[in-house]
Amino acid sequence: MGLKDVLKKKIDEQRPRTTKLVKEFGDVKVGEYTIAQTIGGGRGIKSLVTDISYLDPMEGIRFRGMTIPETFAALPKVPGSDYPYVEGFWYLLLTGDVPTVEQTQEVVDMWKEYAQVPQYVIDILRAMPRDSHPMAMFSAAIVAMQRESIFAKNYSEGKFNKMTCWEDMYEDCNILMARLAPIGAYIYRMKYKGDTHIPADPSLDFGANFAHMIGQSKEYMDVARMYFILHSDHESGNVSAHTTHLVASALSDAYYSLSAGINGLAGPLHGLANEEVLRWTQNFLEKLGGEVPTKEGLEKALWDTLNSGQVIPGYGHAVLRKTDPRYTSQREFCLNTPGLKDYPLFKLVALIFEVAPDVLLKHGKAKNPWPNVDAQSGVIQWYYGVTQYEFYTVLFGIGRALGVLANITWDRALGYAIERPKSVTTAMLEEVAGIK
Ligand code: FAM
Repeated sequence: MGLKDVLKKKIDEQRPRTTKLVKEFGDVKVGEYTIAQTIGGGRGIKSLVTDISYLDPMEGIRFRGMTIPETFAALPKVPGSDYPYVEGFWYLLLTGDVPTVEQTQEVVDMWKEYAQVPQYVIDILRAMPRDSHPMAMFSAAIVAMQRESIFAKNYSEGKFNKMTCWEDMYEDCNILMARLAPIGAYIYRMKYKGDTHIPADPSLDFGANFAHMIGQSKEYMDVARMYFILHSDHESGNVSAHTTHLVASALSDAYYSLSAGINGLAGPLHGLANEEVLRWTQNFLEKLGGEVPTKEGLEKALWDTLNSGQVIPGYGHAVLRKTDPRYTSQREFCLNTPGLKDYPLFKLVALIFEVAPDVLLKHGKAKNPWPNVDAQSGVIQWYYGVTQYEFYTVLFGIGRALGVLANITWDRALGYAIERPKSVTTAMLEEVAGIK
């Protein structure tokens, strides 16, 4: 059975569960929420559903029920590599099943078939000012391809069918996914490598091909695979996932939806934090002439950052209340990679891990003093020579697309409603609070 047939079977099994919940148990309360949650960005309000990943505050992310180490262990590995195929991970996110080698190969072949970036996208990228942020370029390239949406075309021709429209979304998402790595690589080479480009190598998988197209070493191929998988999904409430879902809920197609999600990812409190982390860390190292500081020196620098009203980038999280396992996974990669283990920048990042949580605890504001994914990712990129901070969020975006596109395929399959939470006025909240 091919991926689409497996997915169809899963969807047919899942639909009655959702229908039953809404029809028979629609009045059952899920929870209550407070004024602080209403004003405070909806923290903790359970108003989204996804089966693709779940974020436990203490344990971190599980993809389809599996922790990060379990996911890496279970998926078919690329021959000669310790890391799995990104394509197999896509299969897992969509279906909940660990694919066989053959099932993984089906996605590898499908994405290869779809991977050609249209010339008009290249033209648009080239027409943008060369100093445009790579995230703006990435988002523009994605939305430019909207004209190719099969979903939008069929909808406009009156062929919308609630039961089968997920199939068009599925096709759009596969085409889009296949092109994201070549688009990212094109932006990278155009902006930072003298506008010289490296064609895709048809013998390589998605992650390896990205490494190849940006001109990286063989070792970096595993970095790309790891990076895309780790950044893929973090349940539905984070800005990029939620935005993609929200826009898709208006029956906007995958191109409009992903482009919107990417714009959200570009914010410094979200995906751009990895850029901020590295800038902050590098500046610090530069000030000290490349020497890793003492614990005391570092503690002072952290306080200086906090006292000047800035956040410590890479620390804290809206949901997590412990060290992010995505951080741990990348830290282990560093510890297991000779060269990286003793790399001064990694040593500094490791020292920040020792010092920052206590400082943040003493500071007393952040609910989570532990590092998130972004505190580690930049150092690995820098070590391999991807030193253009502003590009890091594009890497995040390629990974994040896996999660959000799998989610919007399921959104269509389960017919999730257009999003429309209710707003209230400040006076209404004052009345609820009994102060008016
Ligand atoms: N340094 C200093 N202060 C922090 C902090 C940090 N790392 N994290 C949170 N706080 C402050 C926060 O600014 C807020 O202060 P005010 O009450 O003055 O507004 C207070 O602590 C309570 O915030 P919270 O409830 O603990 O966090 P939020 O849920 O509001 O925000 C983050 C979550 C991630 C936006 C926040 O922790 C932060 O700004 N961290 C630094 C930026 C960062 O690393 N972002 C990446 C997040 C990552 F997971 C991702 O999306 N890629």
